Amino acid sequence: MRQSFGETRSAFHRRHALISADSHERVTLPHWPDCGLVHLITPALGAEFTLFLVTAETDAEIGPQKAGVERFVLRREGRVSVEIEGGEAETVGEEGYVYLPADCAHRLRLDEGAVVLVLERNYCALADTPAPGPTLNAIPAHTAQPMKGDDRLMLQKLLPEVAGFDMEINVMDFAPGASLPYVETHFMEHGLVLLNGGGIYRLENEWYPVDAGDAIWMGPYCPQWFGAIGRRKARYLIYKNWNRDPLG
Ligand code: UGY
Ligand code: MN
Repeated sequence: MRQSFGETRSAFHRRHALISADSHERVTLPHWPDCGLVHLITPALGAEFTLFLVTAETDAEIGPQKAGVERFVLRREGRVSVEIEGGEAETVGEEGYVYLPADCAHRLRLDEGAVVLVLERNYCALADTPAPGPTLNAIPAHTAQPMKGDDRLMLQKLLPEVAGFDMEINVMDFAPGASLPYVETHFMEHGLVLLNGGGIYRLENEWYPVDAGDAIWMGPYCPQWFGAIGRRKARYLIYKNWNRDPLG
């Protein structure tokens, strides 16, 4: 990657952060053996979740997350499979993902060179409501719906819309020139990864040109707006804490 000395597009503010690939720092962790990890978003920023990229340096086998934590894994490259609760190994295919609820026994297998994006957070249970089960699926399995009536801004919800889920993970597709209809402000936070294309993201009072591979943290009440400025389409994956009262 071409980079000027001492320059990065990454930026960190009280209620938001932009993390661009030019500043990625790779680490290793004991519970992710044979993998390199880039932590895009963590509680150290103020977020209540982690979002990280994992690259298998050789064939890698990963055990479950910490107790009480839910895990979402999106395949980005290479061969990825998962064994859930002692079942057969199942392939996480093209644009595939797996949701693993808190305390769900599983093994994740990444062939050398495979890349996944992982989101983890402490699961927030709801009284008298069953916790969700595991889900293995793929983005194209979901019919895209216009967002707020705009058919140039399409939305796919990757997780079932039931009370047991305490979060949403969605894919949003913007036609060239399409934008969010207004500057949103809400108590929920976001973790976002731009999958394709680009545009301009407004975060608080900053305006950022963004491109595929960029990650964004939007904290509670971060004013936010996006426009797929220019001739390119844009697509992003976006996480939101959801379905739970702000008082907890
Ligand atoms: O679901 C959302 O809050 C979403 N529309 N926010 C965003 O795209 N920044
Ligand atoms: Mn939002």
